[in-house]
Amino acid sequence: MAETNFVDYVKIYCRSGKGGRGSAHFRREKYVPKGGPDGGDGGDGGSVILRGNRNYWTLLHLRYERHILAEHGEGGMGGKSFGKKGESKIIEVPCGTVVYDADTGEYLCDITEDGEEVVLLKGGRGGRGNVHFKSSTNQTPRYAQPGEPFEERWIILELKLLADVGLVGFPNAGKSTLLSVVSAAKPKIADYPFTTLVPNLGIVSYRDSKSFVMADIPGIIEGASEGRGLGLRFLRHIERNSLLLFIIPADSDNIKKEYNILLNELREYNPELIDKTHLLGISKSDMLDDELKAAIAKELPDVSYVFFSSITGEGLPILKDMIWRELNTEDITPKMIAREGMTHRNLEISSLTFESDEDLQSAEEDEYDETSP
Ligand SMILES: Nc1nc2c(ncn2[C@@H]2O[C@H](COP(=O)(O)OP(=O)(O)OP(=O)(O)O)[C@@H](O)[C@H]2O)c(=O)[nH]1
Ligand SMILES: [Mg+2]
Repeated sequence: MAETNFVDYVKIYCRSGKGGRGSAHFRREKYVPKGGPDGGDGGDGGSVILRGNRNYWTLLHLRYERHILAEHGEGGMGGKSFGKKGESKIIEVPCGTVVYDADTGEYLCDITEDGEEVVLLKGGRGGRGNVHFKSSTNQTPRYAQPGEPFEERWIILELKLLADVGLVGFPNAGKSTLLSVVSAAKPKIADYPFTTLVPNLGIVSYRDSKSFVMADIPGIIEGASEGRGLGLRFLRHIERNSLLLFIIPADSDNIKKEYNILLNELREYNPELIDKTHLLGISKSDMLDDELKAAIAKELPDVSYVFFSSITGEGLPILKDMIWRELNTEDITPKMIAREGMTHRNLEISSLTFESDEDLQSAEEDEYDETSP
């Protein structure tokens, strides 16, 4: 996946279709005097529906499709002819998409499963034709119902990757290298900080054709919560992971301190991240001998840890075992976390100041002005 193609945030305008009006027609035919009312119903307007699709990994396909309009229902006609229904619009989104109201930031819904559908805006019902209003006291109803109006809304779609394990660490810690050796993912790796600019996902195969999904996100530095480095913008991609794997390199001056800095930054972003299960992987352990390992082990924070090296492969089977065991303990299963274990906060609209989004936003508003009546 090219880096610029990773789109995890879009704002779009949606509108359902209004219902067609019912007809107030009367039957007029030779030799049939006073044919009576025969106006048919208007068709229902189309709805706007969100559908989870596991073939999508990002929101890229929606980036330039900023207006999603379902069709209006057509009006009813004489001869009890019913109006055609307006076609619904289905917005395909990757699993893990969260939907907010763009004006208020209010959380609306989330889509986590392939094929899952949520009706975002319901189409207006078609009005009933006068054929329905004939009664013993009124043989010639000259009215019919109008169709129901459409609904409209600006929404924000935000992707939160659905991975089982999230990698957390400073830049250059060896996160991407780990993902590249345990999965088929080919993230960019280099010996400078912030090599990874967007999240990468990889499927890690485990024994007996079992597997789990690992997410490598850009490195975090002290002060990220105040916007340093790439900030915390990508942390939302580990909000859903049931398990966080902290990666701290063996040559770190103080592993415990580094772990605490990372914890602090996570806490600033969302205190719930602290309650997740944490594991510690000490990367680049090929640089250590047993004596050094023993010395380091005495100074570690109070979490399960493993020394590993992506270069020699040392510790990787143990690391996978640890992850698998944690993922399969009674109280956390990935599904549960994705669905029930996650509380969605509303978005703070005023704090959304992503550069590219602002550009897009103004572009999209211009565009909208032209098309709006
Ligand atoms: N000796 C040794 N070097 C490693 C190991 N794993 C990664 N490295 C090196 O560490 C450097 C950083 O690796 P990356 O995987 O890009 O680090 P990262 O954590 O993804 O960094 P960012 O994307 O910048 O956050 C590279 O030069 C790797 O070759 C390891 O197990 N042993
Ligand atoms: Mg990286």
